[in-house]
Amino acid sequence: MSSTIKVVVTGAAGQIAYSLIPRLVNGKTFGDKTVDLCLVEIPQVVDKLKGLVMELEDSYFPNMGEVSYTSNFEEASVDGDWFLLVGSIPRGIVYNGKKIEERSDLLSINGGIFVDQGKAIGKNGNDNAKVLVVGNPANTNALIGKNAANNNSQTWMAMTMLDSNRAKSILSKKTNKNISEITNMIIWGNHSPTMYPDSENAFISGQKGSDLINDMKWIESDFLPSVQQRGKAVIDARGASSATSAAKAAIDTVMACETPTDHGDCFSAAIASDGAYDVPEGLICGYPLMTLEDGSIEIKRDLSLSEFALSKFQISIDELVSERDAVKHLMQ
Ligand code: NAX
Repeated sequence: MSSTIKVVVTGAAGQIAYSLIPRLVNGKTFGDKTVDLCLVEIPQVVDKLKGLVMELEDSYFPNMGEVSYTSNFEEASVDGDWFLLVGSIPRGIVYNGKKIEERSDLLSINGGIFVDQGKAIGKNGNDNAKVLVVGNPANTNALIGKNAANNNSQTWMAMTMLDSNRAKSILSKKTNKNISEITNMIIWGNHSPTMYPDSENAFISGQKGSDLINDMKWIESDFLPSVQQRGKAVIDARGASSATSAAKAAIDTVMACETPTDHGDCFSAAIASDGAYDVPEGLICGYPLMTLEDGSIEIKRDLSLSEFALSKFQISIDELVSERDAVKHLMQ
């Protein structure tokens, strides 16, 4: 029997959302469930969503339920099952008279947004709600939001699936294998240029990456920087940040959470550390994840990391710690 699910999307008038929202109601992402959408934007642009709603209506999606839009997140959050937090203030814009260029300013401004959104989700969202933070700095925004939500039955994640998909694409070209043959593609750490995409634990056509790719020079000077800097390369080439691939990655993450993970595989997202792999507890860190039969999400714990991998992972953990320290005032 089909049921209804409520999905709340922030940043709904942005470029990622334009590609993301139709896929939420296409009958694939949530199977045969009816999807109620609640689209959220800042007051200055919320009226634009009227046009998007008209387009959704004109697209004929049999699985689309009620669609609403608002600039009131508190109201939007009531009974939400999924929260896709895409909205955030990008680097480079003028905010309260100041050009936002420093990561610390970005952390502070967006952090403030995530305090309020987190509180509302913790109070009004459903108890088994899942939250995927896409807006950057995604891991630390999720950390702030989760802390403010203070509701341990909800699951907070930050998106690293786009990095994982990028890594799969590069490995597929390198090994001449179809991208569908690459599994266990893990992004450890932060969604930032310090992330560690793990080619050694990936499986390519059933063979372990560490056995198949015997080329440390390529991994260190080609593969890692290509994945880590791919976001910038897209911005340089198209004059705007990744949108359709980011939307696809958000959908991939939702689907990975909605379906039990195939035996032996895992998917990439950042989730609160419980100390696994010696990451300080509480940090929202990129991990290998599995969705179990009961719908819960677990960290895959049986992987070993080479000395090389550990040294790279540590750089990203250190960055997450320093980001957490920079937003301590938002985590009282
Ligand atoms: P856009 O600037 O096109 O859209 C962002 C939208 O968010 C804007 O319409 C803005 O009005 C809205 N917004 C801002 N604050 C809000 C709030 N408090 N409540 C609701 N809406 C709010 O950006 P877009 O290209 O869609 O990217 C969105 C975010 O995704 C950015 O932070 C971007 O850096 C991040 N990305 C994250 C990725 C990841 O893998 N985690 C990859 C792609 C992307 O770079």
